[in-house]
Amino acid sequence: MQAITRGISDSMADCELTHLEREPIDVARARDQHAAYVRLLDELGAEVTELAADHDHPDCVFIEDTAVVVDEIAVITRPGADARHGEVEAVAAALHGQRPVLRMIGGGRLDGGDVLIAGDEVYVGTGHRSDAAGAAELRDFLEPLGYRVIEVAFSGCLHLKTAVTKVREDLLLINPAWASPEHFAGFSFVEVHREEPMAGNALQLGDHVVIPESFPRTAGRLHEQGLIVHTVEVSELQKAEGGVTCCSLLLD
Ligand code: CIR
Repeated sequence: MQAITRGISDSMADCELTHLEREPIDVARARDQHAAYVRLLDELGAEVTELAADHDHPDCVFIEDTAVVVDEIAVITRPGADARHGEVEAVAAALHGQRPVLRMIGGGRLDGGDVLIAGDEVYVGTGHRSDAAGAAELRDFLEPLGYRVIEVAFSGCLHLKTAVTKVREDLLLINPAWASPEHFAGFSFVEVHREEPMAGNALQLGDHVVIPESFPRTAGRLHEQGLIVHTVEVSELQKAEGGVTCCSLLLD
């Protein structure tokens, strides 16, 4: 497993915000938290490549939004927020040599945070950062490779993967108030604890699952499912509306 991460911008405090009020972000603390996250990926067996921060792009640490990577190809996205378009070039350069790199140039918009891949099924949450044209472009790239791209409606949060993530091949962690389980036929579900609505974003690496330490009750539910649960402190990243999946691109 390889992981690509990106450093934290000096300008992170000017990040995009949709559902949260702006709060002061301690950038030095954010860097410490991010370093601990990277260390954990390393301890869990990922070979981590860290790209330099881009100080003109406050949200550059949230590298997940800039690309969708499957075994066969990497798709460089056209992020839903205009201010984030300049983040993609460094990521495209890093992916060259790892995968054939394809680009969304059809005018659609897509954030990787809206793309949930489970086997051959690729769920794309549209209506916020990603649109139907973006989902269609991704479909054009992926369906010839045998994937099925399924558009999913969700509400109440920034990205589809704020609401639902895969924690085992057959198991989704979900906030059903934001994304309906009905969209995901054939899966079992663990629901976030009702006092932890933002806990639906967990990062799976094999049998291991990483979740912010601010969601202990949901972490307990994952543990009850037999998963090996690791917690990380990401309070400063959460103030920028980020979570644990968004800080890495994973390449199997
Ligand atoms: C944004 O609004 O684009 C950033 N402040 C947060 C992006 C988080 N990305 C993700 O969860 N995939």
